[in-house]
Amino acid sequence: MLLENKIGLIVGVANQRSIAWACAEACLEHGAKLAFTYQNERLKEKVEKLTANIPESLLLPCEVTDQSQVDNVFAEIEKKYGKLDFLIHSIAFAPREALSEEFLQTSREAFLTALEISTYSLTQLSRAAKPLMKDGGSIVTMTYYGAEKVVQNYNVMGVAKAALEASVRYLASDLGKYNIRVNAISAGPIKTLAAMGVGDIGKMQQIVAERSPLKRNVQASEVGNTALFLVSDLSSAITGETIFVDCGYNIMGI
Ligand code: 1JT
Repeated sequence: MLLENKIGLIVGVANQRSIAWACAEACLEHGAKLAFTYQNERLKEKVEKLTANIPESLLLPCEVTDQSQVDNVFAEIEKKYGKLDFLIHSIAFAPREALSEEFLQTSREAFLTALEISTYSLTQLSRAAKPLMKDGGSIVTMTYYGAEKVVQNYNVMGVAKAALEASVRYLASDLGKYNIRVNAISAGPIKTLAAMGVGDIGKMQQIVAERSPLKRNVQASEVGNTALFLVSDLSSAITGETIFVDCGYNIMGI
């Protein structure tokens, strides 16, 4: 029971295939109490059904472009639990056309949207979480290899994830004195709702299965288990890091 008496907030569940859901399952198995958010009314029902039978859970709307919704999430967590021990941030967005054209063609609007939703939201949520992380805390976000190296079509998301990984370091530096740790997981390609909407995720998985040291793809549950480690006290001296959970794909040259 790695998370006994710990309260967590999971942001980014859209459905059962979401990486955020795999993280939630791993945390629940280790005794955490969890609050969940949904982005909007369209996604509410799915998340409601998934979380309905979780004892002492909380479900709240959270569209990160609306600060009042973010403030409400933390006010409700304070009211119900009185504290927060960890936050798992698993949201990203970029307009579809920005992930199919050349990066060169990225519009100002697409750029700003991608960075607002995918990058700034981590800082926004971390700042709101800080007063509730009274006994210290752990914040985990999701990134991808396209932040470090060019991955065709990942485009503005690669730029957003590079800024996210840098944000993790700056947040870790600011929040370390409060014993709040901040880390990122760089996951291999997983067939989630977001990933299915763009590019050829099947082809990417085929490449990982052929070239990665482990000769297979990553399962969402393996990302969930790493998130569990990072929000637990087992990782008490790890902060500001990006940990690859990618079957070793990133270490390979030619
Ligand atoms: C977003 C999407 C963020 C897909 C994402 C993502 N992070 C990883 N993926 C999967 C992926 C997608 C593409 C890709 C490589 C990985 C879609 C919605 C916006 C946020 O390109 C080769 C396109």
